[in-house]
Formats: sequence, C-alpha cells, structure tokens
Amino acid sequence: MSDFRGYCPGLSATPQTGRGARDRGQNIAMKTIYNAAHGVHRAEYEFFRGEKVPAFEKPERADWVLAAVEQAGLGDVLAPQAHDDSEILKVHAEPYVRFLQGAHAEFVQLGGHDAAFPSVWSIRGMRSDVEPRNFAARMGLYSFDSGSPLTAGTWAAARAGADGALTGAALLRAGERSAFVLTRPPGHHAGRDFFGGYCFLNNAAIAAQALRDAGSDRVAILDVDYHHGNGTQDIFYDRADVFFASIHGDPLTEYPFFLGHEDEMGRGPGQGYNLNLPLSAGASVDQWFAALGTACVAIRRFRADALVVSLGVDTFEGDPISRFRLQTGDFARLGAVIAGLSLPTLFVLEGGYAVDAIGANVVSVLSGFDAG
Ligand code: Q9C
Ligand code: ZN
Repeated sequence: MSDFRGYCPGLSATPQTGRGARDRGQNIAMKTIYNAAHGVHRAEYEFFRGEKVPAFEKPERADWVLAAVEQAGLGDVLAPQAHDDSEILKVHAEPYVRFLQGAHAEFVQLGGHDAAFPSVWSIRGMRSDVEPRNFAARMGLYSFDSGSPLTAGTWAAARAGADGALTGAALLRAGERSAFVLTRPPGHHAGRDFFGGYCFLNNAAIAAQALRDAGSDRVAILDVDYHHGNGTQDIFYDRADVFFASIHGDPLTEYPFFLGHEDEMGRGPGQGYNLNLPLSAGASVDQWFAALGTACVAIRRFRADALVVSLGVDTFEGDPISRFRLQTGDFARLGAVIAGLSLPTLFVLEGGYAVDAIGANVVSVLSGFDAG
C-alpha cells in the first residue's frame, strides 16, 4: 500500500493507518446500509438529444452493487433505521421537501402518467421568491434540469436513502471505522431547494450535517463522482465547518456545466472551504490521482474529524455517459488513498452507469479502503 500513499503527500509523516485501527481491535469489516426501497424509483426513460432513451439511473445499478458486496463478504448488510424529517430539513428547505413528497400525486391528479419532467424554469431576472400554484411551474422552481424523471416511487426511495445516510452517520459516531450507504437515487446534484442530475435528497450532505450535530467539529466531504457535486457545494458554500472537495469533469464541457470551476472557493465564513479540481474530459488516470492527492492534502490541512465520500464510479473508462479512464484496479487504489487519511469514513453511493462493472468497481474501492 505504501506506493499508494505517495499520492497523498504528507501522509507518510503520520503512521496511523487502517492497520492501526486493526491493532486497536476495531472492527474492520465494513457494514453496508442497503436501501431496499430503492427499486420503487424506476423510470422508463429520460431525454437525451431530444430522444427518449432508456434511463441510465436504473434499479439494476444497486442490485448489482449489493450482489458484489455480498459476494465479496465485505461485512454485514443492514437496513436503514427510520429518522425524523427534521434531520433532512437541516440541509433542505421545507417547501422543497413538501413539494417533492406530494409531487407525483399532483402529477397523477392532473392526468400525468409515468414520470414527471420539468419544462419551464425561473431564469435570470425572473422571480424565484414566489411559489407559483401551477404544478409545472413548481416543478421548474425546484429543479435545474429535465434529466431527472420524478416517478411514483421517487419520494419513498429518496426518503429511505436519507434514512440510510443518517444510519451510516450514526454508525460512525458509534465507533465504526467506516460504513457504506448503498442507495439510489443518488444525491450530490440535489441542492438546498432543487433536484437535478438524477438526485432529489442530498444523502452525503444529510450525513455530514448529522455528523456535525452529533459532535464532529469539522466534517470533510470528498466527491469523486465524475460530475461536480453542485448540490453539496450549494448546501455548504457559506460554511467553514464542512469542507467540500470535488474532482470532476471540467464544467466547460461536462454536466452540470454551471458550477464546479476552480475559482469557486466558498463565500463569507465559508471562504476557503470549497475546493474544485476540474479535469478535462479524457484526463489520464495519473492526472486523476494527482488531483486526489491535492484533495487529500486539503482535507488534512482542514483537520477533519470525519469524512463523507460521495462515491460515484462513473469515472470508470467504460462508463456510458462520462469520459475519465479509471479501471477496476484503480478503484482499489482510490480506496487505499482514502484510508490513508485515517478518518472515520462514510461512503455514499452516487453515480456509475456501466451496470456490468458497477459492483466490481464499488467493491474495489471499499476493499481497497479496508486493506489500506
Ligand atoms: N443522457 C450522477 O452521476 N445528464 N448524475 C447525462 C446523458 C445527467 C449524472 C446526460 C448526468 C447526471 C449522480
Ligand atoms: Zn456522476
């Protein structure tokens, strides 16, 4: 593993690693919190270049990750424990959450079938401080793209995923070295009051906030999904107690386009607590790990006492909608580098659309972490 640690300059100065945790008798098997309700969020299609295409964000993704976790014998698989809405309302606006909860029923009431998609948005110079009564208008007010089908099961699946994130945070506070939240829909594009990018509730942000509330002074979020975690950045942009670092495709060419540039460093008290590391589409594996090293240095400097990883594996070379080039073996190296931070670590599943490889890639990260 020592060759991996070289990618996180400064780590060699600190001997405390995962092995130390093992020596101290901590349980090193990683528990998975599996959101079994994920499957009720099921969209037939999304729009791509004006065409209806089969949805990329589909239930098989989580099914295959679960199969791989079980086959690898990673650790116990647990169900999420129910938590109060108040935990979610610390990072999401109440009118948004209430809208999401009832949106599909409203859509059906209006005669809608299958999934609802927004079609009109409040843009520069228009009002977003008045909630319209019209359903289509509220769909637009609370979203930033038309690529996120809102289905009959979206709220139930997303709400159970938030319970999974909160359960994971509680496990860390109870002394687990790590845990894995296996859920969909993903979360990192969802902001305080908007959905988009297949995301509705920001699981990583909900977990980070729960860790803060349970006594962690400084929480770092490391977002390794191919796409910039604009929702997470939005939620914590003004804050110095949650550090956000993201490695992603350059927004000049890659989704979500309108956030994720290097010069976004935080605002007010949050100035200096946001780090974006955009890479050009097609960037090499070496460039990617160099960026990871930079993120690790910043997380160490922040002196985080807990880490949440937004774990997208759409950086995989075979991903159908992304353009980085990591291979399955590289994901183990990623896990080992993260282990070198020696922090209680919660992994939360985000993207990854090469369904036949998603299980191997996720398990590669998690077992690389366990071994690191
Ligand atoms: N039809 C996450 O990885 N647009 N979201 C893709 C292809 C949206 C990705 C266009 C990509 C969102 C969590
Ligand atoms: Zn992604």
